[in-house]
Amino acid sequence: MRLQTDTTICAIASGDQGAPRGIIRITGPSTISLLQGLFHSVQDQIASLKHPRVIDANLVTPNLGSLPIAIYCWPTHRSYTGQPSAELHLLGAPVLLHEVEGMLIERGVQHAQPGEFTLRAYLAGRLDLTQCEAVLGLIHAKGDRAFRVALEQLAGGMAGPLKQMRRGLIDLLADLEAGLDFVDEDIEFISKPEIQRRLMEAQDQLSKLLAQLTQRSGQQVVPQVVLAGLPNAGKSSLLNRLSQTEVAIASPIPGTTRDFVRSRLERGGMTLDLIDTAGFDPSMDGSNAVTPDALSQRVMATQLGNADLVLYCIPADAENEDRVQDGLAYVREHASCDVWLVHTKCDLIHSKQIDAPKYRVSMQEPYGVNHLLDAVVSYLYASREQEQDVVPMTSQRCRGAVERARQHIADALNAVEVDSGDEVIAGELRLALDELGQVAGTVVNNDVLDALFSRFCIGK
Ligand SMILES: Nc1nc2c(ncn2[C@@H]2O[C@H](COP(=O)(O)OP(=O)(O)OP(=O)(O)O)[C@@H](O)[C@H]2O)c(=O)[nH]1
Ligand SMILES: [Mg+2]
Repeated sequence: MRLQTDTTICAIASGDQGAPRGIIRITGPSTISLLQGLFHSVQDQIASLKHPRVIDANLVTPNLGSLPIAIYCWPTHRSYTGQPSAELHLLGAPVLLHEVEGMLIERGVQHAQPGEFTLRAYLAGRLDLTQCEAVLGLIHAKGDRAFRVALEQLAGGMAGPLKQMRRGLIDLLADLEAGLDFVDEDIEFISKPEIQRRLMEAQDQLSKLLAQLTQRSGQQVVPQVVLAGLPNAGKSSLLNRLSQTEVAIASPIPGTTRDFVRSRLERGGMTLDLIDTAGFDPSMDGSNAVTPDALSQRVMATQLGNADLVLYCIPADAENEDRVQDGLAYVREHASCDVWLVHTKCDLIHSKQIDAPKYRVSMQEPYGVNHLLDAVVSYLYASREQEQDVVPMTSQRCRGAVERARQHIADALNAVEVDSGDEVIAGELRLALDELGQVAGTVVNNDVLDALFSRFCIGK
């Protein structure tokens, strides 16, 4: 991990597969002089920049001639990294990007390490660690939900209350330390009940924060399993059977379910939400009408978009295979997760093999349901493990530190109670402050930084 910030670094920040637009990011103290040297025709414009601006220019390259480039320039410390920065936007062909990058390296710019732009933002105090983790969460976000949680975190949900609490404890520590200097003169800077009141207040806040963190990680792990299929496919019956409730209305009339129905259940230590949706109606596909039919299709599409797993129900007696396939295509288009084929009503006839379904169920002479549910739970466990180290990382890291801080405050309260002396109380307070500092990154050791920033990709 390179902690110095006096170098100027660059990286190709766009994907390496080629894209319509390619971006090379540059940051560091010599960004502006570097740009002036490269882009002679707009040299003066660059030199006179006081605020962020976009300048169109051409870059004469050694091997590929003149390239049109838009220079997005942040000329002062008021940038993401807290240093003069720029982005060169050009056509996204890898050969062009590498040519330009080569010119920068030739002029003494260094290749950025993974996460180095975000690390500089952190070192400049523009992001705290929870926000850096959120950036990482965004980079790795696999689904909509992971994305939303990371965004919330980036908006600073955690950092505010923590800062306030630290300030309160630092004030208390200052009062105690001041008293220690005058211990021989019998001057009391702060009374025992006042110390107790302030410590209890801190403990209260820490408890709240812990509850918030626990809830936050809980929020991320309630996976959404959506039942989809054509009308009358047996979705609502399956939901009722899986959740052993009668929350969804099942009937022989196609189109019974309009709104979605959610049922939360526990299985094998996992909490999950099962969601029943309206049957797919191709005549409503893409319709913006405000009729109940059109609305129910849009609600269904939204649920598909939020799903962690979709169970596409195909009744064994399905007569129109084309419609089954149309529905499946629709589901695959709207869901950003795996879609499993589940054959329902298997008591009726032996189903036709459509993409060889792995799961067959029947509600009539119940079978297959437990097997399906167990498979769903194992699948969710496996996919949660994969995601675990990205978005919920902050809550995991923070929870430990907040718990330890709360313990130190409890020890401080105990020290007040038994009159152990202000030195002991101050000592516990310092330890609590260290722990809280670790959360927001005020006190941070290199291991934490290494662990975090090594997971970034280059250019971020
Ligand atoms: N024989 C048999 N009938 C079933 C089975 N599962 C559901 N049904 C019947 O199929 C009909 C439709 O079931 P629902 O669960 O309402 O189907 P749905 O997919 O929710 O239907 P919509 O809400 O209209 O989209 C009902 O009459 C159920 O009793 C099954 O395993 N075997
Ligand atoms: Mg239904």
